[in-house]
Amino acid sequence: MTTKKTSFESLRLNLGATAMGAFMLAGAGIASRAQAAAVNITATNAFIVGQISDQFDASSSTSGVLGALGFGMTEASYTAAVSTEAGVATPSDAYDGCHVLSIAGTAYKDPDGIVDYTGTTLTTDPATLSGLNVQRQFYFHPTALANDTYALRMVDSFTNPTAAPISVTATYDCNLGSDSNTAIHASSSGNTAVENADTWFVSYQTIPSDVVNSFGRFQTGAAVTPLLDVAHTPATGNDDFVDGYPITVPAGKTVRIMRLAGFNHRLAKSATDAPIFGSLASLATNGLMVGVSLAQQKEIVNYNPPAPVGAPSNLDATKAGAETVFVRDLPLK
Ligand SMILES: [Ca+2]
Ligand SMILES: [Ca+2]
Ligand SMILES: [Ca+2]
Repeated sequence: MTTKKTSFESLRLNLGATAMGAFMLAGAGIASRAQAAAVNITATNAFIVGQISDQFDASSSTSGVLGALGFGMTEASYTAAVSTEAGVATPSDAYDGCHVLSIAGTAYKDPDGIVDYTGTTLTTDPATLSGLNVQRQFYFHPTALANDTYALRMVDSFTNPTAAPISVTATYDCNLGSDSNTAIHASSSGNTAVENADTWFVSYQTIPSDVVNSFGRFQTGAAVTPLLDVAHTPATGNDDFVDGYPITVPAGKTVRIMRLAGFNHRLAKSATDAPIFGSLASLATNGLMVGVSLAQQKEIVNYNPPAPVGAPSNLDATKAGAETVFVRDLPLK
């Protein structure tokens, strides 16, 4: 007997360039290996299909963004009719390629074009970019959030194998499917402009019915916060979304960046769920931190680390009374 995982539990998907066309995982285990330029992932409870590719090139889409071939999500669509702003329809065309990661102009690609797809989680192999070992993990949450958002959580790791710190900007590149009809429905700052301070925003296509998109960028107060590329910031008529995270990875250490993407069929519902993307605590409360260990969570630099277990709720000595309580609790020797 072998304890090797069956294809039902763990798949190795080939994202190789020798394309024979995309295939669909119409249920876990039906296909275990395939030659395909793009791989369809039946994500999120079989209600959203996402397409993953190692060959995404933003410059070939409606609006050229960075033009680097890389691993990313080319598309996401509903698989069944739902209520939309334009009546009952099957929303599609979330992206024209999205979530491509690059450093110094070189996009991340899986080194052998084969990735792990286990249950809800797709994990790539490490590749070296600017001296860092970079690895990507996409988690497709299997159930919808309270207001119907299907969520994709991406955690990218950057490990420094050298004896000196390495500072880079990790750039994320997205081309929205909404094209010249892009509009912003909501953002965390309360307006309809995507700004650096926005931890999340909701974008859509003014001519329905594309998928309503939401994105989580960071948590306010985190060690690293992203900077939008001014020319490629989603806005009315602008379907580009380029975000840069300036990170420094200490020698021998790992730093992680977490980003969220949501898919919905209604604007208001998307905006009601999107604040969940604004903090690690709310992500955890909603089941979206599953599979990320506490140690790994502490390495996520664009979200605040989880509170230590059992820590007193108030050790802020600047607050009246806090110091007194703290001192009283110290053991006396
Ligand atoms: Ca569209
Ligand atoms: Ca587009
Ligand atoms: Ca805003």
